[in-house]
Amino acid sequence: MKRALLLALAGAMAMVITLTATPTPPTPAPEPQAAKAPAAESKEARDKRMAWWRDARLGMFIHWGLYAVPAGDYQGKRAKDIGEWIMSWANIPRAEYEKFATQFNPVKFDAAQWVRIAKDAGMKYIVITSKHHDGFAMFNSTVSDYDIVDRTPYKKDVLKALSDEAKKQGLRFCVYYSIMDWHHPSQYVDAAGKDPTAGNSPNKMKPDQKAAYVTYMKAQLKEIITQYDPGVLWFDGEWNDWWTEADGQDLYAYVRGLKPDIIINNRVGKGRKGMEGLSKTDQVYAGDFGTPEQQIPANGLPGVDWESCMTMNDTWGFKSYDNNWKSSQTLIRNIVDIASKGGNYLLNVGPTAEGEIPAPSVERLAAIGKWMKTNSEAIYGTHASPFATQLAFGRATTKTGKLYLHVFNWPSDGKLQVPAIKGTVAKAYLLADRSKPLTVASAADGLTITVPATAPDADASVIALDLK
Ligand code: FHN
Repeated sequence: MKRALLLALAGAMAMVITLTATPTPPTPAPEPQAAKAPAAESKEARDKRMAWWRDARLGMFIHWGLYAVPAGDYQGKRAKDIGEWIMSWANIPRAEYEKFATQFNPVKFDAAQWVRIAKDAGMKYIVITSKHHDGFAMFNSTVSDYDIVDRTPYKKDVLKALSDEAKKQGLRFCVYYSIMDWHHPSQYVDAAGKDPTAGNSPNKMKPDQKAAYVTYMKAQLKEIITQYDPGVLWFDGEWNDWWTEADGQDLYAYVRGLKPDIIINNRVGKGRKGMEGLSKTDQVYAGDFGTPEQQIPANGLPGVDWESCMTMNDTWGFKSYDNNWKSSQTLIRNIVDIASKGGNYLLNVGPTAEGEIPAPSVERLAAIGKWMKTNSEAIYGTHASPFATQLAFGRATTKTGKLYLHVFNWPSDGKLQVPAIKGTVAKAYLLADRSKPLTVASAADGLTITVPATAPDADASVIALDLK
Protein backbone atom coordinates (compact mmCIF):
# COMPACT_ATOMS: atom_id res chain seq x y z
CA MET A 1 0.00 0.00 0.00
CA LYS A 2 2.63 2.57 1.17
CA ARG A 3 4.84 1.56 -1.85
CA ALA A 4 1.92 2.00 -4.30
CA LEU A 5 1.20 5.41 -2.82
CA LEU A 6 4.85 6.43 -3.15
CA LEU A 7 4.88 5.26 -6.77
CA ALA A 8 1.69 7.20 -7.56
CA LEU A 9 3.17 10.24 -5.88
CA ALA A 10 6.44 9.85 -7.80
CA GLY A 11 4.33 9.54 -10.96
CA ALA A 12 2.41 12.70 -10.16
CA MET A 13 5.66 14.51 -9.33
CA ALA A 14 7.15 13.41 -12.68
CA MET A 15 4.01 14.78 -14.38
CA VAL A 16 4.44 18.07 -12.56
CA ILE A 17 8.14 18.20 -13.50
CA THR A 18 7.29 17.52 -17.15
CA LEU A 19 4.55 20.13 -17.16
CA THR A 20 6.75 22.81 -15.62
CA ALA A 21 9.49 21.93 -18.21
CA THR A 22 7.04 22.66 -21.07
CA PRO A 23 6.05 26.37 -21.22
CA THR A 24 2.39 26.89 -20.26
CA PRO A 25 0.48 26.21 -23.45
CA PRO A 26 -1.58 29.24 -24.59
CA THR A 27 -5.33 29.37 -24.05
CA PRO A 28 -6.91 26.13 -25.28
CA ALA A 29 -8.34 26.36 -28.78
CA PRO A 30 -11.92 27.63 -28.95
CA GLU A 31 -14.35 24.84 -29.99
CA PRO A 32 -14.23 25.26 -33.82
CA GLN A 33 -17.73 25.72 -35.24
CA ALA A 34 -18.65 22.53 -37.09
CA ALA A 35 -18.11 23.66 -40.68
CA LYS A 36 -21.00 23.00 -43.02
CA ALA A 37 -20.06 19.74 -44.82
CA PRO A 38 -19.87 20.36 -48.57
CA ALA A 39 -22.93 19.20 -50.47
CA ALA A 40 -22.48 15.95 -52.40
CA GLU A 41 -20.33 16.95 -55.31
CA SER A 42 -21.35 16.34 -58.93
CA LYS A 43 -18.73 14.99 -61.38
CA GLU A 44 -18.73 18.36 -63.15
CA ALA A 45 -18.09 20.21 -59.89
CA ARG A 46 -15.33 17.78 -58.94
CA ASP A 47 -13.70 18.03 -62.39
CA LYS A 48 -13.78 21.82 -62.06
CA ARG A 49 -12.23 21.69 -58.58
CA MET A 50 -9.51 19.23 -59.61
CA ALA A 51 -8.75 20.82 -63.01
CA TRP A 52 -5.73 22.99 -62.08
CA TRP A 53 -4.19 20.11 -60.14
CA ARG A 54 -4.69 17.58 -62.91
CA ASP A 55 -3.18 19.96 -65.48
CA ALA A 56 -0.23 20.83 -63.23
CA ARG A 57 1.41 17.37 -63.24
CA LEU A 58 4.54 18.59 -61.41
CA GLY A 59 4.95 20.10 -57.94
CA MET A 60 7.62 20.78 -55.30
CA PHE A 61 7.42 19.10 -51.90
CA ILE A 62 9.29 20.94 -49.12
CA HIS A 63 10.16 19.15 -45.88
CA TRP A 64 11.47 21.90 -43.60
CA GLY A 65 11.49 22.12 -39.83
CA LEU A 66 13.49 21.85 -36.61
CA TYR A 67 14.91 18.51 -37.77
CA ALA A 68 17.11 20.50 -40.19
CA VAL A 69 19.08 21.71 -37.14
CA PRO A 70 20.55 18.31 -36.13
CA ALA A 71 20.54 17.43 -39.87
CA GLY A 72 20.60 13.71 -39.12
CA ASP A 73 23.18 13.83 -36.32
CA TYR A 74 22.16 13.77 -32.62
CA GLN A 75 25.06 13.77 -30.17
CA GLY A 76 27.14 11.94 -32.80
CA LYS A 77 24.38 9.39 -33.40
CA ARG A 78 23.69 9.06 -37.13
CA ALA A 79 21.34 6.72 -38.99
CA LYS A 80 20.17 5.61 -42.40
CA ASP A 81 16.68 6.68 -41.41
CA ILE A 82 15.00 9.74 -42.84
CA GLY A 83 16.14 13.02 -41.28
CA GLU A 84 12.74 14.35 -40.21
CA TRP A 85 12.30 11.27 -37.98
CA ILE A 86 15.38 12.03 -35.81
CA MET A 87 13.16 12.64 -32.73
CA SER A 88 12.15 8.98 -33.13
CA TRP A 89 15.25 7.09 -34.22
CA ALA A 90 17.52 9.06 -31.85
CA ASN A 91 14.95 8.68 -29.06
CA ILE A 92 14.97 12.42 -28.28
CA PRO A 93 12.58 13.40 -25.42
CA ARG A 94 10.17 16.25 -26.19
CA ALA A 95 11.90 18.73 -23.84
CA GLU A 96 15.27 18.02 -25.45
CA TYR A 97 13.93 18.26 -28.98
CA GLU A 98 12.28 21.60 -28.24
CA LYS A 99 15.75 23.08 -27.74
CA PHE A 100 16.40 22.85 -31.48
CA ALA A 101 13.94 25.76 -31.84
CA THR A 102 16.42 28.08 -30.14
CA GLN A 103 18.95 27.16 -32.87
CA PHE A 104 16.57 27.50 -35.84
CA ASN A 105 17.47 30.82 -37.49
CA PRO A 106 17.22 30.54 -41.32
CA VAL A 107 18.75 33.91 -42.16
CA LYS A 108 19.47 32.76 -45.72
CA PHE A 109 15.81 31.90 -46.38
CA ASP A 110 14.62 33.71 -49.51
CA ALA A 111 11.01 32.92 -50.41
CA ALA A 112 11.29 34.58 -53.84
CA GLN A 113 14.34 32.49 -54.69
CA TRP A 114 12.69 29.23 -53.56
CA VAL A 115 9.56 29.91 -55.60
CA ARG A 116 11.71 30.96 -58.54
CA ILE A 117 13.64 27.67 -58.38
CA ALA A 118 10.37 25.72 -58.41
CA LYS A 119 8.88 27.85 -61.20
CA ASP A 120 11.99 27.61 -63.39
CA ALA A 121 11.85 23.83 -62.95
CA GLY A 122 8.39 23.90 -64.47
CA MET A 123 6.64 23.17 -61.18
CA LYS A 124 3.10 24.52 -60.85
CA TYR A 125 2.53 24.08 -57.10
CA ILE A 126 4.42 23.90 -53.83
CA VAL A 127 3.50 21.73 -50.82
CA ILE A 128 5.38 22.70 -47.64
CA THR A 129 5.31 21.05 -44.22
CA SER A 130 3.29 23.42 -42.01
CA LYS A 131 3.66 20.87 -39.18
CA HIS A 132 5.42 17.52 -39.41
CA HIS A 133 5.29 14.63 -36.90
CA ASP A 134 7.46 16.63 -34.44
CA GLY A 135 4.50 18.97 -33.94
CA PHE A 136 6.46 22.17 -34.62
CA ALA A 137 4.44 24.79 -36.55
CA MET A 138 6.33 26.53 -39.35
CA PHE A 139 3.75 29.29 -39.20
CA ASN A 140 2.31 31.80 -36.77
CA SER A 141 -0.12 29.73 -34.72
CA THR A 142 -2.22 31.29 -31.97
CA VAL A 143 -3.36 27.94 -30.54
CA SER A 144 0.23 26.83 -29.85
CA ASP A 145 3.40 28.75 -29.05
CA TYR A 146 5.43 25.79 -30.33
CA ASP A 147 5.94 27.64 -33.57
CA ILE A 148 8.55 29.51 -35.60
CA VAL A 149 7.35 32.97 -34.49
CA ASP A 150 7.24 32.31 -30.72
CA ARG A 151 10.07 29.82 -30.20
CA THR A 152 12.89 30.68 -32.63
CA PRO A 153 15.32 33.59 -32.89
CA TYR A 154 14.03 33.96 -36.46
CA LYS A 155 10.53 34.98 -35.30
CA LYS A 156 9.14 35.28 -38.86
CA ASP A 157 6.29 33.34 -40.50
CA VAL A 158 7.89 31.45 -43.42
CA LEU A 159 4.55 30.07 -44.60
CA LYS A 160 3.28 33.63 -45.02
CA ALA A 161 6.36 34.60 -47.01
CA LEU A 162 6.06 31.54 -49.27
CA SER A 163 2.30 31.78 -49.82
CA ASP A 164 2.59 35.47 -50.73
CA GLU A 165 5.51 34.79 -53.08
CA ALA A 166 3.84 31.79 -54.70
CA LYS A 167 0.80 33.94 -55.40
CA LYS A 168 3.05 36.66 -56.86
CA GLN A 169 4.82 34.21 -59.17
CA GLY A 170 1.67 32.31 -60.16
CA LEU A 171 2.28 29.00 -58.38
CA ARG A 172 -0.32 27.30 -56.18
CA PHE A 173 0.63 27.33 -52.50
CA CYS A 174 -0.26 24.13 -50.62
CA VAL A 175 0.47 22.71 -47.18
CA TYR A 176 1.35 19.42 -45.57
CA TYR A 177 -0.07 18.74 -42.08
CA SER A 178 0.73 15.73 -39.87
CA ILE A 179 -2.10 14.09 -37.90
CA MET A 180 0.40 12.25 -35.67
CA ASP A 181 1.99 14.79 -33.30
CA TRP A 182 4.92 13.75 -31.09
CA HIS A 183 4.83 17.08 -29.25
CA HIS A 184 1.16 17.32 -28.33
CA PRO A 185 0.55 16.23 -24.72
CA SER A 186 -2.40 14.07 -25.83
CA GLN A 187 0.05 11.60 -27.39
CA TYR A 188 2.79 9.42 -25.96
CA VAL A 189 5.09 6.54 -26.82
CA ASP A 190 4.80 3.10 -25.29
CA ALA A 191 7.74 1.22 -26.79
CA ALA A 192 10.60 -0.67 -25.17
CA GLY A 193 13.66 1.52 -24.65
CA LYS A 194 11.89 4.64 -25.87
CA ASP A 195 11.25 7.80 -23.85
CA PRO A 196 7.46 8.22 -23.62
CA THR A 197 7.81 11.78 -24.94
CA ALA A 198 10.15 10.93 -27.82
CA GLY A 199 9.01 10.29 -31.37
CA ASN A 200 7.87 6.87 -32.50
CA SER A 201 5.51 5.02 -34.76
CA PRO A 202 3.08 3.81 -33.69
CA ASN A 203 2.36 6.38 -31.06
CA LYS A 204 -0.50 6.32 -28.57
CA MET A 205 -3.38 8.66 -27.77
CA LYS A 206 -4.39 9.27 -24.18
CA PRO A 207 -7.95 7.95 -24.05
CA ASP A 208 -9.71 11.09 -22.87
CA GLN A 209 -7.64 13.50 -24.90
CA LYS A 210 -8.44 12.70 -28.51
CA ALA A 211 -11.30 15.17 -28.76
CA ALA A 212 -9.06 17.91 -27.40
CA TYR A 213 -6.42 17.07 -29.97
CA VAL A 214 -8.92 17.06 -32.83
CA THR A 215 -10.11 20.48 -31.63
CA TYR A 216 -6.48 21.63 -31.61
CA MET A 217 -5.89 20.34 -35.14
CA LYS A 218 -9.06 21.93 -36.46
CA ALA A 219 -8.10 25.25 -34.93
CA GLN A 220 -4.65 25.10 -36.53
CA LEU A 221 -6.11 24.05 -39.88
CA LYS A 222 -8.50 26.99 -39.71
CA GLU A 223 -5.55 29.30 -39.12
CA ILE A 224 -3.66 27.76 -42.05
CA ILE A 225 -6.61 27.99 -44.43
CA THR A 226 -7.59 31.53 -43.49
CA GLN A 227 -4.02 32.87 -43.27
CA TYR A 228 -2.37 31.16 -46.29
CA ASP A 229 -5.26 30.02 -48.58
CA PRO A 230 -3.72 26.66 -49.59
CA GLY A 231 -4.89 24.91 -52.79
CA VAL A 232 -4.16 21.45 -51.35
CA LEU A 233 -4.20 20.08 -47.81
CA TRP A 234 -1.67 17.24 -47.83
CA PHE A 235 -2.33 15.20 -44.68
CA ASP A 236 0.05 12.52 -43.36
CA GLY A 237 0.68 10.53 -40.18
CA GLU A 238 -2.80 8.98 -40.30
CA TRP A 239 -1.71 5.37 -39.74
CA ASN A 240 -2.02 5.09 -35.96
CA ASP A 241 -4.95 3.03 -34.77
CA TRP A 242 -6.30 5.93 -32.73
CA TRP A 243 -7.15 7.69 -35.99
CA THR A 244 -10.19 6.25 -37.81
CA GLU A 245 -11.85 6.60 -41.19
CA ALA A 246 -14.74 8.33 -39.46
CA ASP A 247 -12.24 10.87 -38.10
CA GLY A 248 -10.95 11.28 -41.63
CA GLN A 249 -14.41 11.80 -43.08
CA ASP A 250 -15.13 14.38 -40.39
CA LEU A 251 -11.85 16.24 -40.93
CA TYR A 252 -12.34 16.15 -44.71
CA ALA A 253 -15.81 17.71 -44.33
CA TYR A 254 -14.48 20.28 -41.89
CA VAL A 255 -11.68 21.43 -44.18
CA ARG A 256 -13.86 21.48 -47.32
CA GLY A 257 -16.43 23.35 -45.29
CA LEU A 258 -13.83 26.06 -44.62
CA LYS A 259 -12.63 26.18 -48.25
CA PRO A 260 -14.96 24.33 -50.66
CA ASP A 261 -12.55 24.32 -53.61
CA ILE A 262 -9.62 22.91 -51.63
CA ILE A 263 -8.16 19.54 -52.65
CA ILE A 264 -7.35 16.97 -49.93
CA ASN A 265 -5.19 13.86 -50.27
CA ASN A 266 -6.26 10.36 -49.20
CA ARG A 267 -4.13 10.45 -46.04
CA VAL A 268 -6.89 12.39 -44.24
CA GLY A 269 -8.56 9.02 -43.60
CA LYS A 270 -7.57 5.35 -43.65
CA GLY A 271 -7.96 4.65 -47.38
CA ARG A 272 -4.27 4.51 -48.29
CA LYS A 273 -2.82 1.09 -49.17
CA GLY A 274 0.54 1.60 -47.46
CA MET A 275 3.37 3.12 -49.52
CA GLU A 276 1.65 1.99 -52.71
CA GLY A 277 -0.55 4.90 -51.71
CA LEU A 278 -3.65 4.37 -53.81
CA SER A 279 -6.98 4.04 -52.01
CA LYS A 280 -8.50 0.70 -51.13
CA THR A 281 -11.74 0.02 -53.00
CA ASP A 282 -13.76 -1.86 -50.39
CA GLN A 283 -15.59 1.36 -49.52
CA VAL A 284 -15.51 5.06 -50.35
CA TYR A 285 -12.68 6.60 -48.35
CA ALA A 286 -12.13 10.27 -47.62
CA GLY A 287 -9.71 12.05 -49.93
CA ASP A 288 -9.45 13.35 -53.49
CA PHE A 289 -6.26 11.66 -54.71
CA GLY A 290 -3.99 8.68 -54.05
CA THR A 291 -0.45 9.17 -52.75
CA PRO A 292 2.13 6.57 -53.83
CA GLU A 293 5.36 7.27 -51.93
CA GLN A 294 8.85 6.69 -53.26
CA GLN A 295 7.34 4.57 -56.02
CA ILE A 296 5.53 4.85 -59.36
CA PRO A 297 2.58 2.59 -60.17
CA ALA A 298 3.55 -0.13 -62.66
CA ASN A 299 0.69 0.62 -65.00
CA GLY A 300 -1.36 3.60 -66.05
CA LEU A 301 -4.40 4.50 -63.96
CA PRO A 302 -6.54 6.50 -66.40
CA GLY A 303 -9.32 8.34 -64.59
CA VAL A 304 -7.74 7.90 -61.14
CA ASP A 305 -6.31 10.99 -59.47
CA TRP A 306 -2.95 10.14 -57.95
CA GLU A 307 0.37 11.79 -57.19
CA SER A 308 3.71 10.12 -56.55
CA CYS A 309 5.85 11.87 -53.95
CA MET A 310 9.58 11.20 -54.00
CA THR A 311 12.88 12.32 -52.53
CA MET A 312 15.86 13.36 -54.66
CA ASN A 313 18.20 11.52 -52.26
CA ASP A 314 17.08 9.16 -49.42
CA THR A 315 15.62 11.67 -46.98
CA TRP A 316 12.75 14.18 -46.94
CA GLY A 317 14.16 16.43 -44.23
CA PHE A 318 17.75 17.70 -44.60
CA LYS A 319 20.58 15.34 -43.57
CA SER A 320 24.10 16.71 -43.92
CA TYR A 321 25.55 13.37 -45.00
CA ASP A 322 22.91 11.97 -47.36
CA ASN A 323 24.44 12.36 -50.81
CA ASN A 324 22.69 9.47 -52.56
CA TRP A 325 21.24 11.78 -55.20
CA LYS A 326 19.17 10.50 -58.13
CA SER A 327 20.41 11.67 -61.54
CA SER A 328 18.53 14.42 -63.36
CA GLN A 329 17.88 11.87 -66.13
CA THR A 330 16.13 9.60 -63.65
CA LEU A 331 14.04 12.51 -62.37
CA ILE A 332 13.13 13.71 -65.89
CA ARG A 333 12.17 10.19 -66.94
CA ASN A 334 10.08 9.86 -63.76
CA ILE A 335 8.15 13.02 -64.73
CA VAL A 336 7.45 11.45 -68.14
CA ASP A 337 6.69 7.98 -66.75
CA ILE A 338 4.24 9.36 -64.20
CA ALA A 339 2.47 11.66 -66.71
CA SER A 340 2.23 8.72 -69.15
CA LYS A 341 0.29 6.89 -66.42
CA GLY A 342 -2.00 9.84 -65.71
CA GLY A 343 -0.40 10.98 -62.44
CA ASN A 344 1.28 13.97 -60.78
CA TYR A 345 4.85 14.09 -59.49
CA LEU A 346 5.61 15.79 -56.17
CA LEU A 347 9.38 16.07 -56.01
CA ASN A 348 10.94 16.87 -52.65
CA VAL A 349 13.58 19.26 -51.37
CA GLY A 350 14.88 19.33 -47.79
CA PRO A 351 16.28 22.79 -47.02
CA THR A 352 19.00 23.44 -44.43
CA ALA A 353 18.45 25.15 -41.08
CA GLU A 354 20.15 28.22 -42.61
CA GLY A 355 17.33 28.37 -45.15
CA GLU A 356 19.00 27.08 -48.30
CA ILE A 357 17.84 24.41 -50.75
CA PRO A 358 20.83 22.03 -51.09
CA ALA A 359 22.92 22.70 -54.22
CA PRO A 360 22.49 19.14 -55.65
CA SER A 361 18.71 19.70 -55.55
CA VAL A 362 19.00 23.12 -57.22
CA GLU A 363 21.20 21.64 -59.97
CA ARG A 364 18.73 18.85 -60.69
CA LEU A 365 15.77 21.25 -60.68
CA ALA A 366 17.60 23.45 -63.19
CA ALA A 367 18.16 20.41 -65.44
CA ILE A 368 14.47 19.54 -65.17
CA GLY A 369 13.61 23.15 -65.99
CA LYS A 370 15.76 23.05 -69.11
CA TRP A 371 13.93 19.92 -70.30
CA MET A 372 10.51 21.32 -69.42
CA LYS A 373 11.27 24.53 -71.30
CA THR A 374 11.29 22.52 -74.55
CA ASN A 375 8.87 19.74 -73.71
CA SER A 376 6.32 20.96 -71.13
CA GLU A 377 3.38 20.86 -73.59
CA ALA A 378 3.86 17.06 -73.57
CA ILE A 379 3.36 17.06 -69.78
CA TYR A 380 0.97 19.83 -68.65
CA GLY A 381 -2.70 19.01 -69.15
CA THR A 382 -1.96 15.65 -70.74
CA HIS A 383 -3.59 12.28 -70.17
CA ALA A 384 -2.30 8.73 -69.82
CA SER A 385 -0.78 6.80 -72.73
CA PRO A 386 -3.34 5.22 -75.13
CA PHE A 387 -1.12 2.17 -75.60
CA ALA A 388 -2.11 -0.98 -73.70
CA THR A 389 1.47 -2.12 -73.23
CA GLN A 390 4.70 -0.35 -72.28
CA LEU A 391 6.50 1.14 -75.29
CA ALA A 392 9.99 -0.26 -75.83
CA PHE A 393 11.42 3.09 -76.80
CA GLY A 394 9.88 5.12 -73.95
CA ARG A 395 6.49 6.55 -72.98
CA ALA A 396 3.50 8.40 -74.45
CA THR A 397 1.14 11.14 -73.30
CA THR A 398 -1.94 12.49 -75.02
CA LYS A 399 -4.00 15.60 -75.44
CA THR A 400 -6.99 16.23 -77.70
CA GLY A 401 -5.71 15.80 -81.25
CA LYS A 402 -2.16 15.22 -80.03
CA LEU A 403 0.00 12.23 -79.20
CA TYR A 404 3.42 12.78 -77.66
CA LEU A 405 6.08 10.09 -77.95
CA HIS A 406 8.80 10.43 -75.28
CA VAL A 407 11.83 8.57 -76.63
CA PHE A 408 14.32 7.29 -74.05
CA ASN A 409 15.97 4.75 -76.36
CA TRP A 410 16.69 6.45 -79.68
CA PRO A 411 16.54 4.07 -82.68
CA SER A 412 20.06 3.51 -84.02
CA ASP A 413 18.62 2.92 -87.52
CA GLY A 414 16.75 6.21 -87.53
CA LYS A 415 13.41 4.40 -87.75
CA LEU A 416 11.10 4.68 -84.74
CA GLN A 417 8.54 1.86 -84.69
CA VAL A 418 5.24 2.86 -83.04
CA PRO A 419 2.27 0.49 -82.44
CA ALA A 420 -0.95 1.23 -84.37
CA ILE A 421 -2.95 4.20 -83.14
CA LYS A 422 -6.51 5.46 -83.61
CA GLY A 423 -6.71 8.30 -86.13
CA THR A 424 -4.24 9.34 -88.78
CA VAL A 425 -1.15 11.44 -88.38
CA ALA A 426 -1.47 14.88 -89.99
CA LYS A 427 2.01 16.03 -88.96
CA ALA A 428 4.97 14.76 -86.90
CA TYR A 429 7.82 16.83 -85.51
CA LEU A 430 10.32 17.07 -82.67
CA LEU A 431 9.43 19.52 -79.89
CA ALA A 432 13.13 20.35 -79.87
CA ASP A 433 12.98 21.35 -83.56
CA ARG A 434 9.43 22.07 -84.75
CA SER A 435 10.66 23.47 -88.09
CA LYS A 436 11.48 20.06 -89.61
CA PRO A 437 8.43 17.77 -90.13
CA LEU A 438 9.25 14.06 -89.73
CA THR A 439 8.23 11.46 -92.32
CA VAL A 440 5.63 8.96 -91.08
CA ALA A 441 4.79 5.69 -92.86
CA SER A 442 1.67 4.01 -91.49
CA ALA A 443 0.83 0.34 -91.87
CA ALA A 444 -1.74 -1.96 -90.27
CA ASP A 445 0.62 -2.91 -87.46
CA GLY A 446 1.74 0.60 -86.74
CA LEU A 447 3.77 3.62 -87.73
CA THR A 448 7.38 4.04 -88.79
CA ILE A 449 8.71 7.52 -88.12
CA THR A 450 11.98 8.53 -89.75
CA VAL A 451 14.04 10.43 -87.18
CA PRO A 452 17.46 12.17 -87.22
CA ALA A 453 20.52 10.02 -86.52
CA THR A 454 21.06 11.44 -83.04
CA ALA A 455 18.57 12.15 -80.32
CA PRO A 456 18.06 15.87 -79.63
CA ASP A 457 17.89 15.06 -75.90
CA ALA A 458 19.62 12.09 -74.22
CA ASP A 459 17.16 12.14 -71.32
CA ALA A 460 13.97 12.07 -73.38
CA SER A 461 13.33 13.37 -76.87
CA VAL A 462 9.69 14.19 -77.58
CA ILE A 463 8.02 13.66 -80.96
CA ALA A 464 4.63 15.31 -81.33
CA LEU A 465 2.01 13.79 -83.64
CA ASP A 466 -0.84 16.05 -84.71
CA LEU A 467 -3.73 13.64 -85.23
CA LYS A 468 -6.58 14.07 -87.66
O1 FHN B 1 6.61 9.77 -42.12
C1 FHN B 1 6.42 10.57 -43.25
C2 FHN B 1 7.73 11.00 -43.81
O2 FHN B 1 8.46 11.67 -42.83
C3 FHN B 1 7.49 11.89 -45.01
O3 FHN B 1 6.80 13.03 -44.62
C4 FHN B 1 6.67 11.12 -46.03
C5 FHN B 1 6.33 12.03 -47.22
O4 FHN B 1 5.29 11.53 -47.94
N1 FHN B 1 5.44 10.62 -45.46
C6 FHN B 1 5.54 9.84 -44.25
C7 FHN B 1 5.94 8.43 -44.51
O5 FHN B 1 4.90 7.82 -45.23
